[in-house]
Amino acid sequence: MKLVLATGNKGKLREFRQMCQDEVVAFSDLLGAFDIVEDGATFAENALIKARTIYKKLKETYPSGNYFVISDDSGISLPVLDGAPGIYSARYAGEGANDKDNLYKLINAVKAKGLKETPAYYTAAIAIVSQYGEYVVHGWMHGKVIDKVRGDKGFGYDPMFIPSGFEKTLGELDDEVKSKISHRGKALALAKPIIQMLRRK
Ligand code: ITT
Repeated sequence: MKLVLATGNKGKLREFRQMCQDEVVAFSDLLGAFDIVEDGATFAENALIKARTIYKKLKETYPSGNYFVISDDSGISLPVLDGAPGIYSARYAGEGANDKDNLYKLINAVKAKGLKETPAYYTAAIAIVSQYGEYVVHGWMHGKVIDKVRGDKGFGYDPMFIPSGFEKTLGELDDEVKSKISHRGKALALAKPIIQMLRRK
């Protein structure tokens, strides 16, 4: 079966491409084409909402197609902010906010607490929807955020996030380094046996 990756986020798409050269055979920015309401209470619920919606649309359009759909719902959480922005990471600065708006809103929230740095972690839930069932796996990356932007690599909150064991932000580290330690990379490692099993169907 063919794997369709459903995301409208270019940063995620780049990382998935780099991490699954062999497994992913179809990339899609279908999510951008639909007004999907991500109203789940968890990363897992939102990942399932996205993958189910695209799977259903594909089935309606190509009923005899042989494919399954994978999606990613992710975000950053700060204990000092009671877990915010969490599942609201993509719209922390409001509906329609871009990555930069969200990044500076979080920097200002850290500064408002009188902090120069504070612990933080990323979560990724990867959902797989197929005719053989639904699966969800998670991955986490722990570290800290600082009160400024350093580097222009990665996406989203990466320029303010320093992973545990590193001194550089993800804005200063290459994608290859990030993928080995990231929430998305860890979730994908758990998803790979499922992906490979479905690819053989
Ligand atoms: P989809 O089309 O895949 O839904 P999205 O950007 O709307 O894309 P989410 O709802 O999962 O996706 O929101 C994820 C947000 O969390 C993303 O916009 C970033 O702000 C942040 N984020 C997630 N993973 C990240 C990473 O690896 N590096 C930096 N920021 C990340």
